[in-house]
Amino acid sequence: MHTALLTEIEQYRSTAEQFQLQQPLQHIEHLLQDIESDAYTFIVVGEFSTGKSSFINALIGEPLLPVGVIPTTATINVLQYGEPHIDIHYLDGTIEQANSSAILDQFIAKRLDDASHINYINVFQPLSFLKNNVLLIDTPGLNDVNELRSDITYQYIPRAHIVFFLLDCRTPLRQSEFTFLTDTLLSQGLDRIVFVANFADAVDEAELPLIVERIKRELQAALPELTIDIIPFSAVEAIDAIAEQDDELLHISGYYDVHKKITALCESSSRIEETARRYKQRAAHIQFELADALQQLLLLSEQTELQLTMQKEKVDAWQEQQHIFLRDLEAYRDEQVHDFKQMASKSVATFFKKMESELIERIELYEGSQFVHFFEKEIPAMLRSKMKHWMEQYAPHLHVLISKLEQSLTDVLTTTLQQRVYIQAIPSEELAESESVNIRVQKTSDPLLTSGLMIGGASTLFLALGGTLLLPIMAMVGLPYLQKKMLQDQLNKLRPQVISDLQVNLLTVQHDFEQNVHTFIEDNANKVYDSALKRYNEAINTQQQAIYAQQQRIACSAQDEKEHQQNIYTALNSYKLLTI
Ligand SMILES: Nc1nc2c(ncn2[C@@H]2O[C@H](COP(=O)(O)OP(=O)(O)OP(=O)(O)O)[C@@H](O)[C@H]2O)c(=O)[nH]1
Ligand SMILES: [Mg+2]
Repeated sequence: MHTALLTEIEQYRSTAEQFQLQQPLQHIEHLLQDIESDAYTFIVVGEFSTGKSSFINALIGEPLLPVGVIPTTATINVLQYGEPHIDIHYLDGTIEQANSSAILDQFIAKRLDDASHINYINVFQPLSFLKNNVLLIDTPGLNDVNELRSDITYQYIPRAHIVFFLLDCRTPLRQSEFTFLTDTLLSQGLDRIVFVANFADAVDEAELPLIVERIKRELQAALPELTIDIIPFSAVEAIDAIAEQDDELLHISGYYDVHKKITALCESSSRIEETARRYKQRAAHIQFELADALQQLLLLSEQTELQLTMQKEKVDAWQEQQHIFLRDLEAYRDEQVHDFKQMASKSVATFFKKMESELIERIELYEGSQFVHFFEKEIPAMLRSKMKHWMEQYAPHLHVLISKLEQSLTDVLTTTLQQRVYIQAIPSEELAESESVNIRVQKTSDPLLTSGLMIGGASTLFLALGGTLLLPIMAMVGLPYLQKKMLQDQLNKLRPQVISDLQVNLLTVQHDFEQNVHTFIEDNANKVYDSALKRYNEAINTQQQAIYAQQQRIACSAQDEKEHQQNIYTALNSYKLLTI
């Protein structure tokens, strides 16, 4: 099977090896591995907290994969047929085996350090639909996918045959979701997409059909070439129904619809057709990629020694002077951080105002005889839970802001670098545009990193709740006028005093809370700044090396150089790549 295709791919491999083209080479290796293993791969994607892991848990029938309201999944989790156990595949090639799913909690987003060493995690379960080499892949949340990507997720997406796209039916479709659909899935030929409108339990039952219809219409309008296949679903209901053996609820949850869809997809004729089509598409993509890489090499090989030297000098000079520009960039980051802090402070202030009036109301209405107990136990518990709620609501929002900051930093770096080097590199009017320095900082970042940063940060915020934050309030219990047993009219007299002391102390709590939020914003902004700079410097280095390699070739001998150029032409011609 696939003999002709395999021969073609082998040819690509030898070209990629000859010119040391790492990216195509990796894609070729993956394609060969996939043809060899003949797996049928379903990948579950979607923005964070849309219920991807819960969806898979529902299919497993138990809460095996970690889930959470804040970004959780930080690894690729490959569900595969087999006796229950887990294999952790590390990047260094080692494999660790575990028998308990508890180990998965070690690799969630808030423990980024652990997760970052992992290539993928293989979760084995004896589920009937996984028989015959079907894989079901859970992925980290794609937050703002247009701009943010996880290297690992993006490596896996092209390898999939079918995509389950999880949507939160409570919220309108986001631009980033559309962009992901067009730029990442459809552009790679991945058009077998099943949309799952999750959180069906969280909307009004009567409205659900209308909501699903609206989502369908929006998707259809934006993607007219796609047949929109959408299933309303509630992962939480499905999991509950299975635990309680409630078949009616299981029906309502949409579980059977999903199951039917998966079974139909696995049915052999559709599978054979689909895999063959995907392999051909991927081979075509590799051919395109090779052509692109070879054209770039050709471009470089056609430059004169003088042009190369000039470019190199300009890039070097730019690198030396970048501190001047970086001062502006730092100022930009600080400005953004300042704005974020102001926004957060406003939200904190409104939140505390509301909390204060609720507290006062509760104190005013209190009529029991255990006032001190009420003050010692109930009030801090209420404050803690409200603050926790605020953090849960606000952390994802901050997450998006910080991610956007990272993207704009990368954009500024790329544009400025290209413009400045380009302008400096033009010795005369004649120098064509193609000969300008072309350095692109990949418009990617790592949701693993960003979600990990944010969650690491968010957990420090949560820690503050357990720490000293509420001390000023709790200390009020020790005030001399508050006694263990207080009669009602004693209490009535004291109330104004208690309320005014509470207001003062609440201000201190608000101030500390705000400080924690500010530190959190600053830390994360600094981290994304560092990461953007790092990637930018890597891009410059790559370009410097490419120029250097080309200079070496020229320096060695003109004969070598001619031969190199001839080889590129031959390669391009032999695969008819020039016509692409
Ligand atoms: N009410 C309701 N809650 C759900 C449903 N599906 C998931 N949740 C909850 O939503 C939160 C996010 O679910 P996850 O399964 O972790 O979402 P995810 O897409 O895997 O998130 P990341 O891994 O962070 O990208 C969890 O608290 C789930 O319990 C659903 O259908 N209904
Ligand atoms: Mg998840």
